[in-house]
Amino acid sequence: MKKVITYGTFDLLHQGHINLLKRAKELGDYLIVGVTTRNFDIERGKISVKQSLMERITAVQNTGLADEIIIEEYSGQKIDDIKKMNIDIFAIGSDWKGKFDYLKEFCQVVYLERTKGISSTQLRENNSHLTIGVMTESNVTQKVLEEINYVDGLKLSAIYTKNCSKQYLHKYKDYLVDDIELIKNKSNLIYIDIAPQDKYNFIK
Ligand code: C2G
Repeated sequence: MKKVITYGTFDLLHQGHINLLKRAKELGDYLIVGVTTRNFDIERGKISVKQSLMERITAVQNTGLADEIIIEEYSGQKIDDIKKMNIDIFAIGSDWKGKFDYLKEFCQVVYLERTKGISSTQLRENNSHLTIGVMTESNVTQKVLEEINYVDGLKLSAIYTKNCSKQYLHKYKDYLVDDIELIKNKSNLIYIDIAPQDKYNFIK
């Protein structure tokens, strides 16, 4: 019996996941699906997962494609699972091409073509959308501005500053506003980064 294993978060299960599971199943006789825990996802930088572990497991179960579902909770678990369960094939989407070649020492590694045009990130963004304005007098805010891009559903709306160097904000020049009212109107939430003694007035 040929055993295949695949892993994923499977948040807001969609056609891309289903295609992947179908293709993985076709590679052998028995498909094991590892579903990631929230902690493991956070550890690997996936911070915006919407569904609980149980909801995601149930969704995978309901596809009827998995013969067995396990939980993936630590990095390095793939090697342990493959050895323990005598896995023949490790399958994963082509967005991971090359990243799991280290498993070739233990079983066959197959990268299956990823379905284009659909992703959990996209679905999460459709579900929620928040605009964030930034009021800053500190050049350290650059880090915050960069990180906003990595949070699903969050969009930079405007930046208000009096003293910040325009040079460091050059990349964001289209967002600069000089009226506090404007930043309020454009934003669901506002990040304020200023010296502690000025904070009260700014917030007010
Ligand atoms: N996938 C796909 N097509 C899409 C979206 C996802 O084929 N449009 C595949 C991914 O390549 C992955 C699986 O579906 O093989 C699950 O995707 P995610 O839920 O995004 O999980 P991921 O972060 O890719 O899990 O241990 C976890 C795995 O290493 C990676």
